[in-house]
Amino acid sequence: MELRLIYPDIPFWRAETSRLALFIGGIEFEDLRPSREEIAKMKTDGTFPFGQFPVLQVDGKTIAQTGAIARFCGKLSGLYPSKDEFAAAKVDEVIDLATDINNQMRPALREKDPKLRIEMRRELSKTILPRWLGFLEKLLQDNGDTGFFVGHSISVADLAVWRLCAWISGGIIDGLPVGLLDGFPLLSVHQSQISNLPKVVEWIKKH
Ligand SMILES: N[C@@H](CCC(=O)N[C@@H](CS)C(=O)NCC(=O)O)C(=O)O
Repeated sequence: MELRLIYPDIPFWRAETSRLALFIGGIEFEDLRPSREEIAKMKTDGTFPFGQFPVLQVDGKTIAQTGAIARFCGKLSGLYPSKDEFAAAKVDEVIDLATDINNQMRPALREKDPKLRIEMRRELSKTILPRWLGFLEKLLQDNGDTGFFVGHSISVADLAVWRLCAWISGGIIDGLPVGLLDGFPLLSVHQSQISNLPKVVEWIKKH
């Protein structure tokens, strides 16, 4: 099976979840990271069926949507429950939650007016994100002291949240402080545990 994952050269969760899943699973794939100009061209040549990325090409056929790609790559890599339908749905739940959190952030990230943007980001960091991060914390709590979001082993759900939270709390986004995860002990431990997995360390070194 020939796999080509297409996304710009940034470690954003939408692509990084699937890139990393395939890497951890030892599945060969082309990690295509087009430039801005190449992306613009792809937007007109039909590469992106919904005008958005990431997309995954499988033997020349295309899968779009972050969640669909993550599930597919998770299945190939052994990082998605194959025999437990409930566990599979719980993984889906976390990936959909990551999407919701991403969408909650969008208006404040895209606001052009500087004054309003600062205000919106303050609201994001003081009220909106703590509420949504609390949902993630609760999911970890509900899964006992496993250190994972679902079951007793790593899944694409863990990778998605790990990358999303690294972005949110990494001090990369103006107006969002680095200590954003401080009030969420399980989430904080989860972040460092995933960061320290040998395959994750290896992947980060490579990129
Ligand atoms: N529903 C899509 C959304 C993907 C999305 O918003 N991708 C952004 C990049 S992170 C994008 O394509 N932006 C360019 C654009 O919308 O023109 C998914 O789940 O993958």
